[in-house]
Amino acid sequence: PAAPSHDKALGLLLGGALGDGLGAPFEGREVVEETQLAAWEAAATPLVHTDDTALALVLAAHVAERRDEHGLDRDALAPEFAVAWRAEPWRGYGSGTPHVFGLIGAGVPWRSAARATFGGQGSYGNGAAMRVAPVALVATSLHHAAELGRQSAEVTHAHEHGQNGAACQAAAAYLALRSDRRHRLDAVRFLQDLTRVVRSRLWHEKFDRIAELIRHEAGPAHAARALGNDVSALGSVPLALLAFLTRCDDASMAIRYAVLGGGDTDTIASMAGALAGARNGARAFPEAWTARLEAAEPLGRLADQVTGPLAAR
Ligand code: 8NA
Ligand code: MG
Ligand code: MG
Ligand code: MG
Repeated sequence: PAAPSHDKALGLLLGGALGDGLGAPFEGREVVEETQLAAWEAAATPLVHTDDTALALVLAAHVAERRDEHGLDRDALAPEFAVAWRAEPWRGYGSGTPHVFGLIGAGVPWRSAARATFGGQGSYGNGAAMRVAPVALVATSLHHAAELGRQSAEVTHAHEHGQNGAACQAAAAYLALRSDRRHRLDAVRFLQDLTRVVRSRLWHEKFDRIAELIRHEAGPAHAARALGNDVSALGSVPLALLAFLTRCDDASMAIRYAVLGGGDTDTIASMAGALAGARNGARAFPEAWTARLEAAEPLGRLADQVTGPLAAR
């Protein structure tokens, strides 16, 4: 398939950063007041990004560099993540990830490093899902997107749910990129497609619950209770997916819905924002928001790189 349009690629990248920056001040709060969020949306201060965007930038650059191969090189990717963490450890990383990055930076193979956390189980955190959306920009099919998502996760998240979360978000980003905003998005069909590439009963139960919440037009607080809003993959990727699916034609509202769900707000809104931007394009977001993005320039260059003519080698 052809590369996604520049507007959609840029939308995916900027949407992720917008969700991160708009959600960050509320991270960890169970209740987010609409008036507080509205004030932050209307502010003029820069949207400083956190770990979510810092690592998405690394992954986007990695796949853009290998655009003609449509793939990943995990032995290269693992140290690239570790270098980004080492340069800016203050970006708000979880507890397990810095440990893994430290080991990788010290030369431990990523497979062992990713198993060294949480008693050998590895992390089921949402840290692989939060950074993954850019892989959809080079994926050639839905299955390929899920596979790239899973591979990118393996270097830090050995637990199956950490990997399922990344596969799910990568596949959702692929579907959002390929969706045409002139046509209604069929949420049931979208979830059925995800069921084919995320093969886990626990995830399928979440997909069923998402469909039910959409049918009942559930608000964010109710949805957060039904799906979870924590730092685990299984407890956050579904809420991001719902925020997108239930507000799929209004990119700003998808981010707003995700932040109002509370909990891991920067990460959930970042994932929802990437999906919303992938469907609706960068122009769907308010200028006033994108102008505040700390990472606007590098993200713009990456969108150029991934959609422009292939550089001669
Ligand atoms: P991670 O691997 O540290 O996982 C996140 C958390 O999940 C851990 O700190 C543990 O509490 C828990 N966890 C994960 N796997 C297991 C396991 N096998 N057994 C028991 N507990 C487990 O980091 P990550 O990169 O996956 O997480 C990403 C999140 O951390 C994002 O929200 C990101 O923004 C960051 N973050 C979160 C918070 C927060 O508490 N809301 C604050 C700052 C940063
Ligand atoms: Mg974060
Ligand atoms: Mg909660
Ligand atoms: Mg977070």
